[in-house]
Amino acid sequence: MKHELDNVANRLDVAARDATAIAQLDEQLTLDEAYEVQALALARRVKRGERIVGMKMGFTSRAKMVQMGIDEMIFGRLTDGMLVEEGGVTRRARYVHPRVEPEIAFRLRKPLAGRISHFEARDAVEYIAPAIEIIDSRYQNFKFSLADVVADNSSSSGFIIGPPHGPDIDIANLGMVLSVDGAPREIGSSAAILGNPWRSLIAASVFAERYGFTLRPGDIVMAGGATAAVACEAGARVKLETQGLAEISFSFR
Ligand code: 0L1
Ligand code: MG
Repeated sequence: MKHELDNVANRLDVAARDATAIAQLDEQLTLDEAYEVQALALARRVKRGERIVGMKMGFTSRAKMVQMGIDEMIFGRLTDGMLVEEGGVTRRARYVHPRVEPEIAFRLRKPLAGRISHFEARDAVEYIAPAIEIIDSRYQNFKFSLADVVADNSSSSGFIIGPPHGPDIDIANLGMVLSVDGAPREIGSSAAILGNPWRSLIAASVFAERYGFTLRPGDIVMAGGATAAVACEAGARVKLETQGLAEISFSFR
């Protein structure tokens, strides 16, 4: 079995590295096996020199669940190789079929794992920032089952983090407008993320313990897309405006 999981991890890792789509998996993975594949593929990135810098939560909003037909929360891991500079540029050719999502990110100042209270979550956060996630499924046509997407690192492929705001700002219900080339494409609220993005951080901490790791000081946790994701082509300029937080942007070359 280990050999089979390693084989799937290798296929997904090569697909991500070469930005080439693969067919949906023939293997019927359990969810735990899918997270094992995710960890094996991540280990390959680390072996190539990438550093794990945090975690992204997925399907924390109805809009995302409806868009992809999945109704369970999942997570993926972030590496330094996925970071795109705010205001910067990333090559479209790095991705198979990228989509962007408006998000809220937390940076930790204390380790986190297991069940925690709202107070403990707040106490563990150094800052909050507006963020954009670039998701990119390695599966043809962006089609997958729950286990398939988990094995594919929950479509993690890029993230943009805006300027920091103190952890005391109220993020429960902030208006968010995601624009591409100056035209608003998705309009929503941070409240779409589990009713309050802090709940996503608490869920991330529970996932971390369940899957055998600890979130570390300095790690980034992305709370999940507040709206459906928007597909982007080369040349697209993406902007996120979040009520009360700094505006952020980047472009696909
Ligand atoms: O923020 C999110 O909900 C991302 C979900 C990742 C899975 C996907 O839609 O490809
Ligand atoms: Mg996301």
